Amino acid sequence: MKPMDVETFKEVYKKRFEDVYAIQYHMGSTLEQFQVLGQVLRGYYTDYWIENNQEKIDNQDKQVYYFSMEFLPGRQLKTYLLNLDVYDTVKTGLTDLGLDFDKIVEAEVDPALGNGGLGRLASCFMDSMASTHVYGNGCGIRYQYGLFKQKFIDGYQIELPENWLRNPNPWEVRKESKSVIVRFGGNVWLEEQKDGKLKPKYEHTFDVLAVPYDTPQIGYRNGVVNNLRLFSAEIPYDEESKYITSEQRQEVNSITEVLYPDDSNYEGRLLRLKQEYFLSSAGIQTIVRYFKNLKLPWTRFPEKVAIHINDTHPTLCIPELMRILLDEEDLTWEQAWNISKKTFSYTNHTILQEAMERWPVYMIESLIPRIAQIIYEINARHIRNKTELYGSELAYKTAPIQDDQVLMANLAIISSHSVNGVAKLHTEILERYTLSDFKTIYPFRFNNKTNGVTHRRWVQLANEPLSQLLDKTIGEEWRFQPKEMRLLRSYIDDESVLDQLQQVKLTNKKRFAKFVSEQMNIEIDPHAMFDVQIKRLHAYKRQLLQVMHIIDRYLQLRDNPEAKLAKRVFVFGAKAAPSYYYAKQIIKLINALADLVNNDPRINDMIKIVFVENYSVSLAELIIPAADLSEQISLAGKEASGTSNMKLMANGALTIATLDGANVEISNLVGPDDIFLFGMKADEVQVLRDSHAYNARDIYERDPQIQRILNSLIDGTIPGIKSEGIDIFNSLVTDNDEYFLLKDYHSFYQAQMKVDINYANKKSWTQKSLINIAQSGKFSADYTILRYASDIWNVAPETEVLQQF
Ligand code: RUG
Repeated sequence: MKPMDVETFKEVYKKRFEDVYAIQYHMGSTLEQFQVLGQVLRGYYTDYWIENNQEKIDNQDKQVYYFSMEFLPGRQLKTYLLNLDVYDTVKTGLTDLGLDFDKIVEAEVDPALGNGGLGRLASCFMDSMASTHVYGNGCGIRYQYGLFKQKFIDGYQIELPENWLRNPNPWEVRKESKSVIVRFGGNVWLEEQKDGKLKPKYEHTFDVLAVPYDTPQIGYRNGVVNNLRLFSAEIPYDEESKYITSEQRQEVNSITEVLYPDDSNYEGRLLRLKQEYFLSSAGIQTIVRYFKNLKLPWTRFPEKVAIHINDTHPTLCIPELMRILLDEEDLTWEQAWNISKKTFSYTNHTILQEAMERWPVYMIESLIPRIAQIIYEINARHIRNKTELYGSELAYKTAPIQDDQVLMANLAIISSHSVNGVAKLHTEILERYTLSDFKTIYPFRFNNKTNGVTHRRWVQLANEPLSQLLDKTIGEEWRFQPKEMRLLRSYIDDESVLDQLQQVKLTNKKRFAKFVSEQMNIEIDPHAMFDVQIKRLHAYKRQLLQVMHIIDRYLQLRDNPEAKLAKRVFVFGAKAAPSYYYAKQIIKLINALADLVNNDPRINDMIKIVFVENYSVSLAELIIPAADLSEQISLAGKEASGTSNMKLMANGALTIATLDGANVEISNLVGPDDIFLFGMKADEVQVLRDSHAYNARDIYERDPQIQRILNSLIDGTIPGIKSEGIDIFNSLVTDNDEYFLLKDYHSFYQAQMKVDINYANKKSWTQKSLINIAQSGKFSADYTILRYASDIWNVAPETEVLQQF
């Protein structure tokens, strides 16, 4: 890439500022300073972007299209600077100009176009595809409002709209000329053509324009620029007159207005289905247009295109491609099906039944009638073929249509050439239980791809002090090859490195403590253990188990302020889905407990609870480097993988965990002494559940420690909670504790006591932390992507690139 020197940067920046705002740069607001920096950078990278796009067409390289309803990119500025290798130049230049680099970075909006792990994984993958020379294109929705902004009012979660586009977004490029029409509703029937072929005819359809907005995805110091394409729904220009009523206009706009429409009512669910088809159709049409430009026969489509479905949400891509191949390109069913199957691959991210998407047939029929016909045909053919081979029971059990519903996972599995889980245990559970019938029919279709995270964002940028220490200690190769972090292991007895590692952690903890003091008015001691649980709020993730543990400690300290317990700051970050009432009750409980504990002089500041509002990628970047302990305490068998576990590990936090998701692999990598394991294993959970022998009330009645904790929910110990305490108590005792918190509690408590003892020995704690950092490189998303590339997409980069990894 062409070099950029500080002086030239300063000149270009000043000139651009004056051109845009007609004032001198130092008179501008931080937002203006950020906007101009965005424009300057854009001027710097667009050449590469254009070049890359041209090269892809000229070389006809195979393209990967990663469809996801969510992307959670976080702020982009620092990633661009790092990957373009101009981070220091720009930082120095701006500082020379008397501007505040950190403030400028913070002026960028953090787009919350995702909910949690799934969307963040998609964004890590975009970064890794570009960085490993995989030609990947993200396809998603440009929601006008991202995930709600969370506010706590009187401890309750309140959801406010998140208008992330309130300021111009310097990175995106509107590509109006590449828009396509997506057709909804109306009537469709098949009409015989002169040549005897049947072609669908449509009437009274509702047409929506899908306008792409492209954002560059820049590889790490390698000149690669990929594309993230987000579609926005607009009224077709030439159809303007058709949309006369404001209701119709609103109907179009609503399609890409919000991420996660309220699914507690029919309208909301219908809107979500519309979004899924909108993305699928717009994306597939774009891909088909690209392929047609290559002027190759259709049989070569899978050689040039791989389409990946991130969870079932974009599964309608499959019937949409079939529709185009059959109706517009005149292929036979067999030809279209063959092409389609070789092209699609699907990742499953959950085994929770309630998260497995099902759409009533009548909804699909009325919203996208032609797609419904194609799904019927896929269903009928599946049943016919598989009945012949495996008998009718298996054929019907794996069919995409059951009980008048379309089971999206079934549709995705039978129509793809690859199905993967996201951690070893998760894939095993899919194969052995959840999707075992499919495994019988398609024994070679399943594979595992354990998730990964990008160390560029989560270590290099989020944790500069650690990065510098790594450079100094083991050299800079880890920045390209995160596996090389393993070299740190040989410093396990190096007092100086251990001291410096402690200093790094302290610096990060002070930074977070300052934020907490300024933003939340809570004083926390950076020398206390920072115990962190950051993830969506869900019963299976068991934030409540940690709450029980905090109550337990609090009660012990109140009885005996001298109790031998470590001083801890419990950090939570979590949003609850707006209609998930129970999760919102837990939020209220945590906030009420925080009010009690943080203000009780009797416990001498031995416990502080910090529940950060509106948890986001940017907050994660602040919290993770400051964490001492990472809470990964879901009920075994429920968390598909987890990725905060990997980020926290990479930043030197020790993990307390059940053997769930990727925790199993973390545990294997670090060994039993450097992780705190507890609780039932997945198969034990299964046995207990199947036996129907679990009796939570019995545990409550016989176990004084648990009884005392649970009673505090209902006896007024925690002021401020009303019905929440009773409902949560009942969920555990009366409703038999679905996620086995009471069963796992003692084992959890003992593991927590072991944590306390270990934390008291600073040297050995830091040694464990060092091991965790050293082993974390294996969880780089770069390696995960290379595995997708070679095993699933068949696009492994050239050997010389591969050798770098
Ligand atoms: O809950 C899973 C996490 O375990 C996983 O790490 C992440 C990425 O694979 O995906 C999460 N997930 C699953 N988010 N949404 C779903 C269901 O749609």
